[in-house]
Amino acid sequence: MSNVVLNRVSDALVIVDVQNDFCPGGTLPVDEGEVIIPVINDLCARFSHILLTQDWHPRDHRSFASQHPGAAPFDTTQMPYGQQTLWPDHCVQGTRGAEFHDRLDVSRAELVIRKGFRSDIDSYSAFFENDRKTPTGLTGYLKERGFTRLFFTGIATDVCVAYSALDSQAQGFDTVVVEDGCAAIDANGCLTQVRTQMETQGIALLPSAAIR
Ligand code: VGL
Ligand code: ZN
Repeated sequence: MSNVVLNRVSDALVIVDVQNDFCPGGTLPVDEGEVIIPVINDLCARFSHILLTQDWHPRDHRSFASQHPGAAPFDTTQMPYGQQTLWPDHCVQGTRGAEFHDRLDVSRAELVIRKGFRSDIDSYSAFFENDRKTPTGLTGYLKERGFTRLFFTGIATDVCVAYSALDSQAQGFDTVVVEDGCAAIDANGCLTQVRTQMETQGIALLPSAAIR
């Protein structure tokens, strides 16, 4: 596998949702949540520009199973914008679970983009909410700053990382997913499907060791 040489001006690292609730001990944990943190910190040292996303829900968010009487986490429901998976309560604004993991080195992050803050609509992607129409403003920010290539890490590979990477590529950014810097929920074995979908769209899936 050939190495990718980083450009100090036009490349940025995007760290998706490395928050306590998605890590072991949280309310919606992924198995490898903590394993990826040293990989991401290592990667940070190689990048000149780092951005973070933060899942940031009001307490009564409609993606929470607790808001739907009779529903259980991981059920699906119909929202005005389409099908929506129901989740355990997670990343509630201002709670410890919504904070970035203590061992994630956030000191050099230049932007934190929060998403999922409207109670009636979820947002997996860092670019567009789940109605696939409402923009977060990230495209404008990135274009104005002159970034042309984005490297994605974080949680969950098959949810917020994948949605963000697919939108990134569709918005015209060269998009790379750093696989050992990502951890998956893989609820219904959907990780394989999502990896294929990303590759079909021209997204590169690379190990962190290939990035110099
Ligand atoms: C996420 C489910 C619900 C994620 C966020 O960050 O992948 N997954 N909210
Ligand atoms: Zn969420």
